[in-house]
Amino acid sequence: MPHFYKDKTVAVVGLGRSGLATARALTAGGAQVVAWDDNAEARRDAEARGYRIGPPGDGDPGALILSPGIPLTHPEPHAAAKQARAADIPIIGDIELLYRSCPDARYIGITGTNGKSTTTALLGHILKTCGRRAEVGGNLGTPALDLEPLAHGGSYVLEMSSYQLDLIDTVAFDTAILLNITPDHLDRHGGMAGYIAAKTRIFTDRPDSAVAIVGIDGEECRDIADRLESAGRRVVRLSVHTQISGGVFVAGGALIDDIDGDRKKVLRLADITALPGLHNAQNIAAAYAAARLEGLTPGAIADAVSSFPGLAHRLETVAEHRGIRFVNDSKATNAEAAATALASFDRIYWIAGGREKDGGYAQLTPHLPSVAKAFLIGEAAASLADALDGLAPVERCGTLDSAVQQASTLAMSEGVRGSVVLLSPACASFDQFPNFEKRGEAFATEVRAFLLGSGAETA
Ligand code: UMA
Repeated sequence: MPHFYKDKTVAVVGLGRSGLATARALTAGGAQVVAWDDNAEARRDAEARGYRIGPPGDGDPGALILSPGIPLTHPEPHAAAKQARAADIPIIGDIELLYRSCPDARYIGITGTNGKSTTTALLGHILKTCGRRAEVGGNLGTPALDLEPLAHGGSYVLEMSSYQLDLIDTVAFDTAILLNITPDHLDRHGGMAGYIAAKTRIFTDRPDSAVAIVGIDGEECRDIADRLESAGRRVVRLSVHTQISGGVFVAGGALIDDIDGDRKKVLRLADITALPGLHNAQNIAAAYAAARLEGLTPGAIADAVSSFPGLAHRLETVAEHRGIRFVNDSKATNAEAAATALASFDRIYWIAGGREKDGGYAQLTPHLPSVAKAFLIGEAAASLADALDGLAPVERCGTLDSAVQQASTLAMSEGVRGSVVLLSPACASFDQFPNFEKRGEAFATEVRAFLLGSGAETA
């Protein structure tokens, strides 16, 4: 618990998952919390939990703890952030509080535009399976201050969003992983330069022994790896396309470890069925490299990778019937993520759409030959239909339930074994759902209802 604010007033702004965990931890540490949320219902809920509600700045706080989803700089700083800056009050997030509270633990931070949740969960699974004490959370779902306190010998494995990286101050990761960078959240960072600056904060202030693990298949990250190395950092590079001395890479369908300069084959990727596709190969490479740096052996890591069950809403098989898989990839909220999903299968009845993100759909084009038909939903249906025009057959369905019905009916009637009914929206969920998790759950429910209605047993 963060005791360093004992008897001091601390403002907590944003009372969602991370804000409530923060308020709870600060209160337990003896701080006087003044909580605020722009949403009246969230304020009422926090008040019912016993928190004092007051507008930011109330009670002359010593610090402002901001939730990651609240704009710090762009498109416009939140009023609380403006006020704190004007009054010279430090603005930090829950990860910073965790770091200051448990300074003796090891910290492994994982960021990147895509794949960071899978890599974080996989690394946590490897460490725990191999008998290590590890707590896994951050952007992944469990707020940092809901994790168990760890001392020397324990490791925090933290998925770090660009929003959370903007809110760290002294956090120095022992191992920092950057998977990839493609345009996302540009409105929140004032453009690509701001987004890259936030992502690379994962490498700042690290101790001398710290290691950077960087996926170098994109130019941006390749340059970052080179810059870090020139500045004297130890860098382990990852690639799914190129063989790299001193790194971890994919060749001939296998994961190869050259960290010690003695190339060895670690595992066959086709055997890891819970993590299909080349993008997952990079996630496996990253988690593998980090686990090796924690002192685990290649064999033990490979065994642990094989027993990883996969993550909900990320290429999650929710049912299978007569050789046709129903796959929930609701987490694919941008075109880049959907493109990697499309690249993972050969014949796809593809459900896409929702609230449009910046960046367009150009990345999808090379994968459209695998799309038997696209079933479009939500606000983005019209622009997605334009992007697919002449490249894939399209049906505008409006809602997810209608899309599941139409896609499943066509897939079953065409009956091609190995086909996939895939929800991989390339868009945010917020036009029709509270979040991507609810959208994925709705997909799974509709699929089961469809299969039950057609007399099938779901797998
Ligand atoms: N709020 C305001 N004013 C605002 C904006 C929001 O008061 O201007 C309030 C809302 O009314 C709400 C609260 O802030 O009550 C929500 O805070 P939040 O958006 O930070 O969400 P949390 O529930 O605290 O969840 C956050 C992360 N959310 C975001 O970064 C948007 C979760 O990541 C994370 O799992 C959780 O902390 C635990 O650490 C989710 C996410 O969507 C998965 N992340 C983005 C992504 O992955 O793309 C970055």
